[in-house]
Amino acid sequence: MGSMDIIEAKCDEKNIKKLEAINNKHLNDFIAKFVNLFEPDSIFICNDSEEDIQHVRNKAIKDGEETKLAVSGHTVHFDSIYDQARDKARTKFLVPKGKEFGKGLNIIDKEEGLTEVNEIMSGIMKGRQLIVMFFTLGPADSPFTIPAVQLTDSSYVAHSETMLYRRGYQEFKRLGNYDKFFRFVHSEGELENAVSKNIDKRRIYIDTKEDTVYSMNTQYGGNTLGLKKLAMRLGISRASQEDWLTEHMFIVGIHGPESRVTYFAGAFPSMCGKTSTAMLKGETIIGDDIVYIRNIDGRAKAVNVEVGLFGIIQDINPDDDPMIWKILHEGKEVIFSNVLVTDDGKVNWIGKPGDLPEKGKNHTGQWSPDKKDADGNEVPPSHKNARFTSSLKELENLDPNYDDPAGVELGGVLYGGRDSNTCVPVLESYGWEHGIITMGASIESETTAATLGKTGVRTHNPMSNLDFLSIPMGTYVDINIQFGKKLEKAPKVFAVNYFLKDREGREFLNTKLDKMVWLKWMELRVNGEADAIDAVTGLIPEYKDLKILFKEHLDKDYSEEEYIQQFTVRINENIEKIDRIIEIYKDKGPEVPENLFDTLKKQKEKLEKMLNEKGSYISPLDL
Ligand code: SPV
Ligand code: MN
Repeated sequence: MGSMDIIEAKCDEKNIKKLEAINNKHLNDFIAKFVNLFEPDSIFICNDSEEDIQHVRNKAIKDGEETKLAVSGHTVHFDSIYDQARDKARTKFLVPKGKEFGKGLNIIDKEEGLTEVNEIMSGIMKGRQLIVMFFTLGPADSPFTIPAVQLTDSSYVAHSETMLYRRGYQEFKRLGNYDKFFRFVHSEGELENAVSKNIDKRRIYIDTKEDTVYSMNTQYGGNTLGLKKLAMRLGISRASQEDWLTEHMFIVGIHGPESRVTYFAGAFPSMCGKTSTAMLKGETIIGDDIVYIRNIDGRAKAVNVEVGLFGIIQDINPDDDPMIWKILHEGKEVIFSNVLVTDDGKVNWIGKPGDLPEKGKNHTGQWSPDKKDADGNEVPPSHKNARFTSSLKELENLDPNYDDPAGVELGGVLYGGRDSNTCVPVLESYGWEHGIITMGASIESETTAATLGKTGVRTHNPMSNLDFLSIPMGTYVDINIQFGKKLEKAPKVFAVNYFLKDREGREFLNTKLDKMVWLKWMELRVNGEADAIDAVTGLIPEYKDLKILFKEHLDKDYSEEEYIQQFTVRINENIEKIDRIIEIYKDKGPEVPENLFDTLKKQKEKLEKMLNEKGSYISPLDL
């Protein structure tokens, strides 16, 4: 049987017509292959019309994957209690025998992996409808565009993606018989109480060679939304062959003097202030999670791959997150996941101001404040990874250029981590390569009470992209270095540290609001309007500039004592960090560029020289 015959056997006239209008043999072959395997009862082809999107929304309610809440357009979805986050252990790359894939990546022999996942996929959609959706990663019809197809039997996954990604049916029609689209194949598997049941058969297998990801027996967005973290692995692999970058970054427009806007992209490990930086009051956001960056006419141009938010809801409150708060209460369309819902359809989460309700329902079932788990521990009202899904278009602070097919020019990139004792609050690198090596490739973050295990343990997370690397770490760092070298005008590179404590490790030296000043200073630096002081590991602000910025933006009298405390260079801590990073990269294989070691060693020598000359703590006034 030909591909269209296989599809037609399960697909009514109306839906077949939508596929015929695209007229792409590669697409039809791809769909037919999985129709054969999945054996769905029917197929729905989404052509992005309002009617088709509404079909997906309605189906999510009908299937029980989402439940309506009190606010019209708001729904709640629950994932299995065992399916609340990305499954790193069972996310693997399919690699043919004998092929090198880079140290430290989680791989499985391709043949073995495919046999395993084929068995899982066999007949998995019996009695169900296969949904076929089209999207583009990045704006359509642009140098950035990657078209993508999602196959899924989850109306929750399909519905989420209608909010998070740009609709792509028209782009597929325009492209015709095109082959280089990304392919995402998902089934939530058998359900029990509307959540995936066979968690032991959860698999996320990635074939970078075929641009295909298989995701089975899971519903949690990070495992299932093909265009999010699954596409990110495919994107890193493709970008590495084509000299551009796929990064785990936000983009924010910082508004400088005389209505000038300078764009910054930033990478932070989770719980380090990524979203709050992207959402800074008075500034405009382009994206909060994933970017593509290309060299266009010698400039670093960036787009948000997505058009929505899949954000952590814990601790969202009206003072710190006024824009998100507004969406969560008045947004036209929001999916809440793994929160607490009361009988009257209202939503609660850990850290929401106000009293907790007496009872409600969450991912663990019926809940009350005295609920304990099997180990006798209190069950919080919501999961700490509970999330909300919404479109960016609902945000009042959305940047007008968020959908520009030419991208926005990056004036700077910044890297941050949770660091109690080493890096000053803001530091500019000596140049692109120095920044990539000593800042991006050297990001460390300390564990918090929110994660299991010991707190305060530093974990290395290069460019905050560790979980998504699909190429050797050394290659990835080198590609970042080479990218900037080929630009006529590379963005400035900065490190920020919102978590610096006093030397005794007792008190944070900055408030949550201070990041505004660091960003405003960077904006001036990018535009050549502020001087800087050489602080051994990079450049720091002058007191006089910060004093003005603190007054102007936070109405605060910033004292010289505060400046000295915050910007004192901690020599030994910096030397120790370099030693840790060198140790890590020594173990990462031959792909690590030699210049990474050279640059770090030179920085260490410079620090040692300063130690001899000026001691272990150097005030910025003595530099
Ligand atoms: C992250 O963990 O970095 C996220 C959420 O953005 S997830 O979709 O799970 O990756
Ligand atoms: Mn992320």
